[in-house]
Amino acid sequence: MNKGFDKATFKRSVIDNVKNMFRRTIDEATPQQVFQAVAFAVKDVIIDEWIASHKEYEKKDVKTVYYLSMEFLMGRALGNNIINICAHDEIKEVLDELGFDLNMIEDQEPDAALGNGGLGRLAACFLDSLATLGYPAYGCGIRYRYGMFKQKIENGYQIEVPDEWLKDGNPFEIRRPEYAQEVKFGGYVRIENVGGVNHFVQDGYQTVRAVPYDLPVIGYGNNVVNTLRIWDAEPVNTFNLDSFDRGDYQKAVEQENLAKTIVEVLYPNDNHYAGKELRLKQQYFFISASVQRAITKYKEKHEDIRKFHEKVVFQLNDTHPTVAIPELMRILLDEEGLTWEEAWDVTTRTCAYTNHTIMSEALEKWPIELFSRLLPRIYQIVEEINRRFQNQIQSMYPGNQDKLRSMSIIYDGQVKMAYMAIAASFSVNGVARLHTEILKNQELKDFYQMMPEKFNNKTNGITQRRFLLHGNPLLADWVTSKIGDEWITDLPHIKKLEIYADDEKCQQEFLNIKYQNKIRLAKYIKEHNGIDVDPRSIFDVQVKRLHEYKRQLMNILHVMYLYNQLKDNPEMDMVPRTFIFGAKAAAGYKRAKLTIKLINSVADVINNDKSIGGKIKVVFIENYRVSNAELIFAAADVSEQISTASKEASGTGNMKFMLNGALTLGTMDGANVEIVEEVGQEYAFIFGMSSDEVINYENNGGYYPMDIFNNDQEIRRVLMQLINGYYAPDNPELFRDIYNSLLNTKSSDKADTYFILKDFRSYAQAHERVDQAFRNEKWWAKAAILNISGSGKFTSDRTIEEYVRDIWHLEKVTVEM
Ligand code: GL9
Ligand code: PLP
Repeated sequence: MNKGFDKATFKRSVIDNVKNMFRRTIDEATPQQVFQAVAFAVKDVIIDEWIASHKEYEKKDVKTVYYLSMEFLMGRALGNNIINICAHDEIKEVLDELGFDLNMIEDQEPDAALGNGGLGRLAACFLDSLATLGYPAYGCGIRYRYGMFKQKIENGYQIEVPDEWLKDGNPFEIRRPEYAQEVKFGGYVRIENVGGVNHFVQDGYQTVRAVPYDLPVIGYGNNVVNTLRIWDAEPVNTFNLDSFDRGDYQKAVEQENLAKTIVEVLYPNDNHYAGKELRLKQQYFFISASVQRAITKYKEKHEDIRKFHEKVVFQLNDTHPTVAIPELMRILLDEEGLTWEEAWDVTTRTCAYTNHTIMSEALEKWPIELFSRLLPRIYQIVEEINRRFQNQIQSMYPGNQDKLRSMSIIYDGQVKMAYMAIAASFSVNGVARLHTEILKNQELKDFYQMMPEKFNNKTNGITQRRFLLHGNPLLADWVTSKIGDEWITDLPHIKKLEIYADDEKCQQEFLNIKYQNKIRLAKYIKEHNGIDVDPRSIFDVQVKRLHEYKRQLMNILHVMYLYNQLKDNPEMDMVPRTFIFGAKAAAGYKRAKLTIKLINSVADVINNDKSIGGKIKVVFIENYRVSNAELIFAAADVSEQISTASKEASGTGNMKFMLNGALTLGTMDGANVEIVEEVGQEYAFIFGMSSDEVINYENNGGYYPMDIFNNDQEIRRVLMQLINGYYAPDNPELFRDIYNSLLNTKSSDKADTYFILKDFRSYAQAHERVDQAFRNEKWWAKAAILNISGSGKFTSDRTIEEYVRDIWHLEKVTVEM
């Protein structure tokens, strides 16, 4: 409850907003208009706290973290903001009195989908935790006009539709033209000698004006409001005849077009680098603007730029913002007049880098030609960083040409962003223990050996405020009724639930809540897919981006296998199972898109087969995103986390399922390892090869999936169904590519690089254990409660405290109102 919240004032504010904004009375307003009016009313409530928070930061002259990220997958703001100002019940009542249902009003808001998946959602959870813990922080990113595309499924295929999230305006954002920055692209660098000193001057460039929009990030019940600052691009001068007259016609048009295209759209690639010029422009655009602004702000209060790092830390969310390093160097050298050594000292004490993947196709390597053409002065600085880094390697490993080559920031015509990030950061971290160990011992071994002190682990986390308190109100209330509400800001308190795990009454209460949540999801599925699913069946869920390493294919192949068994023996004793999928595929990722088609084709056949008595249903949830994720986690019984061991750096969906009382069916990969450690092996269904085994096979040329094909009839039958038209009668060749990807058809081709067939039997056995376990209701409820009570470690509050303690060294601020 929020003591200062005045219901009458809020109600007045909603009614007035509808009038002023739409010239309507509240009873004439559309749900979208009511949403806008409520959102503005909430903004009214927090605006003084927002101002006060920043005043307090100024007054205390606090150190601030700038979380630099190409992605912030925020989802909807209204419901979360209402939760965090602790006025949910009051606002619900106000809306009831006005004749509107709060849930329905929340559903009017489009997701802010300025991110692809885990990496972007992690950034959003971090902002929530930073504000809740009272740490001064800015999120810095891009205000993409179109976020992550909307996924439509037509005839089983994914269709990408533009995400017009700003169509009705964004009630929470505030444009801040007073902080606009100019960002320069292209041209050439000229040396100007002034009084014997060389100055580097960029000439003949194009300019874009970066204009920030601020979004409030509200701490839970603590009056702290931080800022997510996303930059929009505008032409410096709109097209004008002046420049036409001066013969700059072409340049004027180009500048205008550059501004229009630069923030147009989020690249929809997950764990994959596409190497597009526009992407590098986006990176430099928001980084240059953010770094310039951070320096200006610092200089407003401080004389000595050599102490910049005492007040500012830049956390690089993956390599995407790595140009922050040479950009900071540029400003310190060219504009602030520091020496190289001074500038390097400041830069290397300011920047810290998080690695989020070992997938080699995700590594950013920019061709020199492109990089130096777009960022000529930045490229000069990168060359000098590399030259000095090479000297450092040489002095540590005299004569070691291998190291010089393999660790070079510039090599083979490319700029390697990860290596620059490591060389210039004071901290390099992975996102789960196993991932960090793989970085140290495999992927980044040379760097770890050279500078072990930089490397550290920060296991990811999630915010329980959005993913339990907001997403699963029934369970949240139940938890609070048992152990009080401290878990909301101190998740390890949830351990206290453990004593209820064996209590039969509590087990029944838990199962009943899960059942209610399954009914809620079943309704959603009925509405969106037209499929009836039985809420008493096991809800077995895999929702995440579609990627070969995540092995949705193994999941659907197992469904095909199970269906074959049922066809052979319709009386087969099995607990009815609803297999639920949700996944977007990158627009250009053909095999991933074909996998979606396969899932939908299998669903069509199975869901319409009366002979199996509804024992299996397959559902593909269209347009998986943060808002429907909240419903899905709450309703899941089984959480599929089945990546090839070593490939999933951490995963965060796995933690959200756990918090909502789903049991993990997974490999020993990423944070699954730590989840199992917390809850105990016996309360999860673990299968498959270990990461060591996988890496061993990889280092020794893979394995022969044909052996499995030849020796295992049931697997062979499933694979043959990919190419005999069983699921595609009109086009039996449709799934040929998937079949080929699994089997060594030509001995020169790599096959089954994600070890699907290798792990298949072990996976199928784990599914059998699930089936058996679910029959024992009491055991299942106990295991689910133990998953919830064991989830304390996985709050992003813990993750943020570790970043603060080991990397950022921030001070907590309290804001009195
Ligand atoms: C990812 C990893 O693949 C995930 O395992 C991890 O949980 C998140 C957050 O650390 O980071 N790395 C990565 O590139 N993506 C991840 O989800 N993909 C994107 O979202 C772009
Ligand atoms: N996409 C959305 C909408 C999510 O909520 C999450 C959850 O963390 C993810 C992607 C990442 O899922 P995973 O960690 O399973 O890859």
